[in-house]
Amino acid sequence: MKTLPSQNPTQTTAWKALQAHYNQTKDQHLKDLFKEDATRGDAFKIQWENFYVDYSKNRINAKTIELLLDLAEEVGLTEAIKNYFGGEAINVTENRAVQHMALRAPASQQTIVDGVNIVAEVDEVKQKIKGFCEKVISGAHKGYTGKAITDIVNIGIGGSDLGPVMIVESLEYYKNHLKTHFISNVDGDHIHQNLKKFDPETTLFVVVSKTFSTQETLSNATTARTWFIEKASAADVSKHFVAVSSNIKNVTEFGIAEENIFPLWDWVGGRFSLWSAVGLSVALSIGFDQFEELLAGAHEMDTHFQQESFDKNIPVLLALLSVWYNNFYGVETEAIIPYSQYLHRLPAYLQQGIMESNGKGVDRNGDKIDYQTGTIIWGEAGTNSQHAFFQLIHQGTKIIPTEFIGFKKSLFGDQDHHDKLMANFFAQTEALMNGKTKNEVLSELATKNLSQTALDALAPFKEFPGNRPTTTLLIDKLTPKALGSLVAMYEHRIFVQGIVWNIFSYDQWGVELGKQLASQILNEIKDNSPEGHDSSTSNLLKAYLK
Ligand code: G6Q
Repeated sequence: MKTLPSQNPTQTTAWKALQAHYNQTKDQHLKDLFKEDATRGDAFKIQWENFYVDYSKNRINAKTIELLLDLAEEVGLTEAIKNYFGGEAINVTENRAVQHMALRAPASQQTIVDGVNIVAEVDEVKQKIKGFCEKVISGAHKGYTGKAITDIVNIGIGGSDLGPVMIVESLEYYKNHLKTHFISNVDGDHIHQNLKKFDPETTLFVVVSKTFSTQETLSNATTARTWFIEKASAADVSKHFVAVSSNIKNVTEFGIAEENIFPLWDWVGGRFSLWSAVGLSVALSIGFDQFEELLAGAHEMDTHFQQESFDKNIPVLLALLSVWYNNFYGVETEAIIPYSQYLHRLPAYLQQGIMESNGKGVDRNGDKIDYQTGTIIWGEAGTNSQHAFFQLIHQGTKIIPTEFIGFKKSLFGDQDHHDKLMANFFAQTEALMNGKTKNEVLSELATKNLSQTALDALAPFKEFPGNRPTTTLLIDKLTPKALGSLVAMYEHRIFVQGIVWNIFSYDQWGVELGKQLASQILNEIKDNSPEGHDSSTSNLLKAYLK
């Protein structure tokens, strides 16, 4: 079995060279780098399909990229990519392959996991999804009183929620008549608030849980079924409940018939599963053909990542830039700002993908790590974010590498709005890079009729240091295909960063811990007997139970 190389990155020659290089270049100002080289904007860009990736406004020069690429080679990235795509069990702590790429591969491709061609299995499930979507969308699938379905309710959490909800929101423009809802939190107020909106005769519940043992999802599904049965009957459940799961036994015990189960496999990680039947609510909401376009876009990115040389490879380069800031500049967080309201859930989705995958402190040899790993990700849609936290990015004490994602064309074609949106998009990256000097501030204030003393007092507050790094992704248009490529790009970046940091990106023991802890305390709450806790927790529990 081939797994992954396990090289401590800090022991490589490239890492040491990068450290020396950082010491030499850390104070260079981006503005000066642009002045020195008029072609910098051409040197650090990639044009791939409909993506234009400009990474020239980063605190790098040609040598930085050369050394980062050396680092990628030295930690064995080439071999790691081969084993990742080859279906090896690279999720070592769970002894599983990591094959979300097989979910979007063409049916003719072969990927063997444990001696089985998984692409053929995937295709079978896709045909089932296709048939079901056609029936529900056309109205051929009838509810218990003979009416067509109008509302889809996805019940799931974490990877069984964030991907589908992010894609459905992002592709709202492409949606059909079905209304799609998402219930994830075990907060009963949320589901009860939502149930008030639904008509049991025309609502379809899609219960998504890979393990079918997750407390939140099972509680919400049970509440939904009880609500449904009160209006209809147990015999009608099969017309209104379907499940997506790899645990057929638990699903059938819950009362959903086997023919209403859309399976998935061990080699699909929850946070990478939107391409599988976990994306059923996406396929229902935009139709199967457009769901396939989403998959096709992701597959194109898979091919780019797998085949392109590292110096022109988008996920590789962007991952290495993140390592550069995280490990040499010591930056604490990175912001992702999509300039499209449709993508407002993308930062939340990426928070799970990136932070759950690479938030690890033990390396692939099982040793505690003494360098920084997982980056903290946050963000919101532009321009809203400009009127909120951009202040800190411009003038705060921290460096926050920021990624701008924008589209050349709007969907409704309102050019005036789009020009305004994109003017902000370009202006921000330029301002973050250039900043504003004291002289510029003074000449701006010149018309204000202020005394010299007042001018001198005000100027420092209006200065901007600049030299704030940004990366710009300019994509032609928000389509299912482009979105598929964008999301897959982030998935592969996660992989590359995990390889460089010598960690396992595909387990999530921290999430598992949360699941165990809550069930222990829940028993104590139910028995009204909190025991064995520290004085803070025990006082809180007593106050809750009083
Ligand atoms: C994702 C995580 C986690 C998982 C949820 C839901 O990678 O493993 O977010 O998706 O805990 O799990 P189930 O799908 O098994 O309910």
